Amino acid sequence: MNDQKIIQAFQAAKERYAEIGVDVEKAVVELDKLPISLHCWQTDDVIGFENPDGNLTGGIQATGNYPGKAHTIDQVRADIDKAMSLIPGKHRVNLHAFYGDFGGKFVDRDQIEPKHFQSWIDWAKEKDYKLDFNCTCFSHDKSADGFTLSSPDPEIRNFWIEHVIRSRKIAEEMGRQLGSKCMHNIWIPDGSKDLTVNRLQYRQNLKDSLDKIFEYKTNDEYMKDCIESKLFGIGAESYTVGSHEFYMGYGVKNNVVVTLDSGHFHPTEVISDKISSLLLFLPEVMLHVSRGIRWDSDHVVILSDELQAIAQEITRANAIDRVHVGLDYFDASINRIGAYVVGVRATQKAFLQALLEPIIQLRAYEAKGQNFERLALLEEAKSMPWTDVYNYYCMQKGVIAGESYIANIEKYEQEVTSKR
Ligand code: RNT
Ligand code: ZN
Repeated sequence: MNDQKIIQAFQAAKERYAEIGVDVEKAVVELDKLPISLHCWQTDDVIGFENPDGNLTGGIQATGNYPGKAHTIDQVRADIDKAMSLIPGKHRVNLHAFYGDFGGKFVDRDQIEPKHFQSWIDWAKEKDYKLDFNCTCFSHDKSADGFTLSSPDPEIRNFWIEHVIRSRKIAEEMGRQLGSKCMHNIWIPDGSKDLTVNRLQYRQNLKDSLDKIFEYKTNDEYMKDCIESKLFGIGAESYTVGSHEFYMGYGVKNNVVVTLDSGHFHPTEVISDKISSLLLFLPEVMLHVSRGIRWDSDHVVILSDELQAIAQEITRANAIDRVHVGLDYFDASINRIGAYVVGVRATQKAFLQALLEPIIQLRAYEAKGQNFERLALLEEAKSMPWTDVYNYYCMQKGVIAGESYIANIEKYEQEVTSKR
C-alpha cells in the first residue's frame, strides 16, 4: 500500500467518523497508549530453557510441528523482535520462569534468582520493551502427580511456594530496573482426571499456600500479583483446584488482581461480561487474550466477536489504564512469528474499533430505550472505515500496513527460521 493512498483514505475516514461525532485522531492517540504483552512461549511451543528436551505438561498442549521454532534464547529474542517490528506501538514481553538464562546449567525452580533474568532485562531495556513475568508450575518432576501448590504433600507445596516467591522477587526486579510495573501471573495446573472426593482439602491447601506466598510483600510500583483460573485441562477434566470462583474469592478478599483467560471458561461463557464486575471489586484486571476452540484454550487470536466485545467493555468502562492486556496462545502448526502478528494486530484492531465507537449517541439511545436505534448504530459502526485508520496508524509508526506483512514474514522464514 502506498503512503499517499493511506493518507487519502485516512482523511476520508476522518471526515466520515466526524459525521457520527467521533474524533479519529484522539482514538489513534489512545490506541498508541495501549501496551500489549506478547507471551514469549509462542516462539518455542512452551518448552523454555531449563530442559530443552523437556515435555510440556500440566494439561496444556501445543499441537503441530511447523519447522523453525526457536531453540535458544537468542532465537526467542530474534523472533520476538521480528514480530515487534510488524506491530505498531510500544509493547511488553511476558516471560515464564523456565525461560531463564541459566548458562547451560540446571537451576531448579526453587533456586532461580534475578540474575538468571538479567540478560532479559538488558535486552528489554535496549529494545524499549517492558516485561511481565510468570512462575512456572508445570513441566517439572514435582508437578507430575498433578498437584503443586495444592498438593497434600507439604514438601511439594513448600517447593512451589519457594518457587513462586522467588518468581515474585524476579518480577519486582524487572519492574524496578525497567521503570514499569511487572505483572506477575500465577497459574497452576492442579487438578484431576476423574472424580475427586477431597475437593475442599486441595482448595484449602491452595489457599494456605497463597497466603504464605503473599506474606512476602512486594513493592506495588514494581510488580503486581495476578491469579489465573481455569475450567479444565487435558488429563484434568473432572476437577480444577484453581477454579474461577476460587480465585475470584481469593482475589477480592485479598486484593490480588484476577487474570481472565478467554480460553478458560465454558465455550458459551465469555470473559467480556466479567470485566465490568471485576472492575467494581478489584483495582485492576489482567487478561490472557486467547481463542478457545473445543478442548483447546490457546488458538491464535483473531478479530472475533468476543475479542471486539472485550475491547468494547474496556473502553466503555473507561478502564484502559486498569485492564492489562496480555496474550496467551501457542500454535505450533503455523509460522510462529506470523501467529504473533496476527494475534496482536487483531487485538489492536478490536481496540481501535472500540475507541471509534459513537459512544455518546449509543448511550443516548440506550438511556431513552431506543433499542432498535442502538442496535442499528452498533451494526453500522462495524462497517465504518476503521481499517483506513489502522493502516494510517501503522504508517505513522513506520510499520508495514495491510497484508504486505505476510511476504515480510515469509522472507524471515526463508532467511532465518527455516535454517534452524
Ligand atoms: C494455561 C494457562 C497459562 C499458560 C501459560 C503458559 O491454561 O492459560 O496462562 O498458558 O502460563
Ligand atoms: Zn492463560
